[in-house]
Amino acid sequence: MLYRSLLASACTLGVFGAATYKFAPPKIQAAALSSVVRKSSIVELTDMKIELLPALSDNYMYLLIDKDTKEAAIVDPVEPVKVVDAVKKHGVKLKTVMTTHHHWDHAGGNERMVKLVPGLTVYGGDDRVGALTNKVKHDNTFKVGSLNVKCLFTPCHTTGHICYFVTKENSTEPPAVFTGDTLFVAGCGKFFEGTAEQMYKALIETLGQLPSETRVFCGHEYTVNNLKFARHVEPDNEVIRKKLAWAKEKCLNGEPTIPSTLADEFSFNPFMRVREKSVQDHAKTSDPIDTMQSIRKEKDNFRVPKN
Ligand SMILES: N[C@@H](CCC(=O)N[C@@H](CS)C(=O)NCC(=O)O)C(=O)O
Ligand SMILES: [Zn+2]
Repeated sequence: MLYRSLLASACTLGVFGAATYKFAPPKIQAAALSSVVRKSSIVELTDMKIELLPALSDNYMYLLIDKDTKEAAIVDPVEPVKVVDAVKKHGVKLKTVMTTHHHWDHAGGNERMVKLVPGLTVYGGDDRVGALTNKVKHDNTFKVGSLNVKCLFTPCHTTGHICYFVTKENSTEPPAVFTGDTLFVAGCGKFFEGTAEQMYKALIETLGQLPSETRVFCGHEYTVNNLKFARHVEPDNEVIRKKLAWAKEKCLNGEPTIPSTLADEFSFNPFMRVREKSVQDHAKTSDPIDTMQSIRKEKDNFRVPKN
């Protein structure tokens, strides 16, 4: 599974080409592709700082820092040693783990994380999440220093998936949302444990109601492949073509295409655009939930073109 996904990783192969690593053992491929090619980056705001930490072949862990108190939280720490290094580098106090869902590439580092940093509070919405201390439900809130975190229940990819919406009181800056494998830049998670109706609710009614300037931090770097599918669904959408050219360039430089904003997603993400006539016409239906079902099925079988 890991080997397969390494070879399929959209962003990384652009740099060296599949041939360079195709014959290396999977572990060497993993090291080469995850640590050499993909750069970490920091989104620095007045109230909060978010370091994007690439993990595995195309996952992201996010270190969320409250600048007021220097308290920090980590989202989906699948590679805990990298997290400890980042925490030391920033000189912050890691107190919290925010788990989006139980899959190993997101929650698989939790047990080791709590051994490396004793006393962590581990949030998640599913009993299958390792080292869970606080099971959360929709609209539950907690603090990371002076930052407010609201849990948004978005079942479909898994039945216990949670997104985390982060705000700061009286701030003029846009909020952040950590969307795991529910919403990707230009895509969404596979419906492993849920229905099109649930994904519609998650994307349009739950995430879609947040402020449009909210920054979106998702679980994987899938943007290039997602936009190629988006272009297939809406060949006349110029926003998609421009975003794809931009994303390819970022990937060639080993840079993340994250964050986007919810307003952006409504302009190029076919799964956020299921109410648009162009997307419905492609799916040959005028019902948004049928459209969601149809394009998800199509993407599950989509052969991503080279360009
Ligand atoms: N298509 C993925 C394959 C891996 C996969 O199935 N990923 C899960 C999340 S761990 C998913 O929901 N992918 C959404 C999609 O392929 O559209 C890739 O680009 O590497
Ligand atoms: Zn995943």
